[in-house]
Amino acid sequence: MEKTRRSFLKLSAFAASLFAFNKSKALSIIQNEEKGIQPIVLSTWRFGIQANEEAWKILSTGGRALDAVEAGVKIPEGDPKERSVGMGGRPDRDGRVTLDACIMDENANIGSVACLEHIVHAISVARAVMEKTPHVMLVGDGALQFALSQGFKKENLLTPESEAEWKEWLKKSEYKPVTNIENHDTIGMVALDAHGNLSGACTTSGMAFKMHGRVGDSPIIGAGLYVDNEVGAATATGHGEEVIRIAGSHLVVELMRQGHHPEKACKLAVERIMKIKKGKLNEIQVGFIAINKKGEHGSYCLQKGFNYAVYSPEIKNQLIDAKSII
Ligand code: SD4
Repeated sequence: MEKTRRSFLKLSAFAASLFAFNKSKALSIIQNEEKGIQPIVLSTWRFGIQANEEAWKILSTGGRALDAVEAGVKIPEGDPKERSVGMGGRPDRDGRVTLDACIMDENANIGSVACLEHIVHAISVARAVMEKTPHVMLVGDGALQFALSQGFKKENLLTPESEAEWKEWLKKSEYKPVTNIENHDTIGMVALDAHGNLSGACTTSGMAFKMHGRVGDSPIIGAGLYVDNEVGAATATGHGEEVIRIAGSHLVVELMRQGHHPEKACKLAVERIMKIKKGKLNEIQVGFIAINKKGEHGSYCLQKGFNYAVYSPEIKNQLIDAKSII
């Protein structure tokens, strides 16, 4: 408890300064500190480090997990060097960059976009779907039209590097997704804030050289992401078809509800895929990350090579290799 208290000094100082302006918010932070609840954020792959850094600015000052996850995943979305998310994402077979994203908050509010073109921050469009429409999911041209109506800027997301790779790919036109970060990867992020609330976000350009119109797990609530504020939150990366098949992130959360630690819940979900595929795993990769309401975290993947970034007052933004079944 002493250690927890010490690591909370920064947050406590913040709570104290907040007290004069917003008593109830400050009290909620202090009460949660006393219960040992501390903010934590985790996200998939190495680009999770920069994303967590951004999310932590919000979490460490008493902000909302929802704001933290949106701000966090916007970092790789906006970085043209990250070739699997947002600007500079790898295109489909027709040379079109199509994005999938979803977001979920502590009140089970959800928003999602799929096959969205020309908008860098698909996650913010997903949040706008959640907050400003009577719907939960918009796709394709409808999603684009909605984004433009909300003031998002239309941009060309196909960078010269991604275009050159696509032209090279066209020479053989073979669809062979590789196992790890080399030609696909999603940022999925889940966070617990100082008020004890959970949220999550997931955004990707999906599998490189997919068929035009293909949608993966990442924008599908329950597959690529799920949050239950009483239990925990989970998000997925890897071959979306396999994650959708088992409603992966929802399964992980339900396994945590049954009392499993986040790592065990992720492992059981990966094993479910193995069982369904009857050992025909070839190049399939799937990885899950999860946190529970106490702030415990864990991950598991099918094949070696998946890692995730964790930031909490104790673990100051470290990349952790997920355990793998194979
Ligand atoms: C998809 N799950 O579109 C995403 C891609 C991914 O690591 O995460 N790759 O299927």
